[in-house]
Amino acid sequence: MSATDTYLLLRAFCDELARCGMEHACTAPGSRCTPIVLSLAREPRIRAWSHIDERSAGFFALGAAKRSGRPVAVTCTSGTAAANLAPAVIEARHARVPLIVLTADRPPELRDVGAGQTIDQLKLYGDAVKWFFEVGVAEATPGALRFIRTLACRAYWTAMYGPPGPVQLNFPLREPLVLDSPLPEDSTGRDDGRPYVALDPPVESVPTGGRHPVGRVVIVAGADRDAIAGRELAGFAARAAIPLLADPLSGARQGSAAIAHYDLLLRDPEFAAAHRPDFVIRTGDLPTSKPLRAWLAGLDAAQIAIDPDGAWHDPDAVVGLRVRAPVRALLDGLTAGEVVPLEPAWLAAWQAADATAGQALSDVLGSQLSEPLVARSLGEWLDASVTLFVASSMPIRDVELYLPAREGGPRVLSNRGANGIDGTVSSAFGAAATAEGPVVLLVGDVALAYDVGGLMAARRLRVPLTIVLLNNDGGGIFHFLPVAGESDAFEEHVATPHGLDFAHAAALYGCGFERPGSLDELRAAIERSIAGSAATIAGGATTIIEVRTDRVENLALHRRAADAALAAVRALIG
Ligand SMILES: Cc1ncc(C[n+]2csc(CCOP(=O)(O)OP(=O)(O)O)c2C)c(N)n1
Ligand SMILES: [Mg+2]
Repeated sequence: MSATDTYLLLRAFCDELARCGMEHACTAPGSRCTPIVLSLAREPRIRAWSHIDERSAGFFALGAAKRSGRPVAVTCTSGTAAANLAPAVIEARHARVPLIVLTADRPPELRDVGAGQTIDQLKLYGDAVKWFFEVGVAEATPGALRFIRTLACRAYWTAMYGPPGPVQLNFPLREPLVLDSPLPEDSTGRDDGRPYVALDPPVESVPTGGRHPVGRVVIVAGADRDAIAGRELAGFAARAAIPLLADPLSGARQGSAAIAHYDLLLRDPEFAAAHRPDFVIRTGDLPTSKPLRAWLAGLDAAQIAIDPDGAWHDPDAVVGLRVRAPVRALLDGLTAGEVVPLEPAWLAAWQAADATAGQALSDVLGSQLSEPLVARSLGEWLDASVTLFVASSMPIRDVELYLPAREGGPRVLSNRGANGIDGTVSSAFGAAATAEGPVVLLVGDVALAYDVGGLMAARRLRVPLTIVLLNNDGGGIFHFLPVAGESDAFEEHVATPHGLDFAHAAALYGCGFERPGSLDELRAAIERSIAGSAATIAGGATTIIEVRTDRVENLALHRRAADAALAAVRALIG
């Protein structure tokens, strides 16, 4: 077996990934992975993004696949390099994001015999991948070329459908690892650039006979990878007069039926009891909100869950019917013919409470810079061309709580599969690499410190990103939990203040840095950064815009805002 065999097979493999529709891949350097890295880099239809740190590479690929909805490949060398992809693989599995992991390995004769940089990579990610395959070593015979083409298609389609998720192909590679002569032609690919194995699109229709909702209906919309479905769902809810409790990740927090402040409203036992529905339609992932989850768990209502992959999101075991179909298919079924508004007074009651809560919140927040106000303002300022990537911890909670319902707002993405704070920066850069418009990242200081190496993408890959950093010097979220009372160890071991001055990180990685002192200055800084990144989309311009806050004050502000909203709603329903 020669380098020519290795490279012929890998060229056919990458050719086939591109024929299936792959546009992006991530590489990380090493010796053993050289043939895979070079083959990806030399495939003209695939943009190969180079990374130093495999954990960043994995999360960048994840963000790119999440934003584009298409499989992204990521490759690395043997040993702990492959282990560093594990967090992104796990997140991809839980968030249903299509990733194709190509790990380079030693050939069989060099395994478990003390050869350098060799670990057991077989099924390295366990059940976190949908499919593992040990590729083996072969000469590039016509049969082997056909096999490797089908393998690429199988990996691509497996990652892409039913449900989307990660796959791992482990490639044993024998030396020599570089070519010493030009590669001969290979004509084993199909004509007209077709993939070797095509896949019929999944059937996307669902019979809805007998399932028409009746009485007091609510829709609970969770994260959905189909951004357009959210808008259509909002339109349907408005026409049918159904309150739509929409997580921003659903894309459905818009239109006249969207209820943005459900988390606050449902904290009030009276409101929650008085607004119990007869029928609940859940779409996508279950939203994070605890009051919403508790309310759903205690209802004596028929609950149906619709999800394209039939995902089982029901920790309280109350769903009675699962519909395995995209939301759009259900809407097609329900909206065939005229939509008859169900109970206008029912929707009106929710709308009035939502508007009252929203006004009370705005009054309390005023215009002084704070974590909730930044989340709320981003929802008001950013338009539909912008992707808002939101970090776990308080940023995603503040976005769920405070983002107003708005037509033409930003698309909201987040790593909510496993709720990790690792890899947030890299994922946002990956999204920025594939998004057509600007990307804004809303992130806490601990999450930024954790993945500060992800800023390398600003310097080396020149990907533009606007980073809005909420710096409260530690994990503000923990102040909301009982552990905050454990004063002997809370600050050092839980809140973990670090005192970092991120201006230095910005300088190290070639990013701009701003620290606006007012809401107007923040808005101006974000607009400047977005305009700058648009102007230099090829040249790259990333800015870190820091808002300093205080964890203790933040807790008090959240409480004041919630109390004011609840008091106003109580006065309304009196
Ligand atoms: C990989 C990983 N490690 C640890 C955690 C636990 N965790 C959740 S939130 C958080 C603190 C985040 O702090 P920051 O990013 O500053 O946001 P803030 O809470 O201040 O809003 C930690 C450590 C996690 N979610 N993921
Ligand atoms: Mg923090």
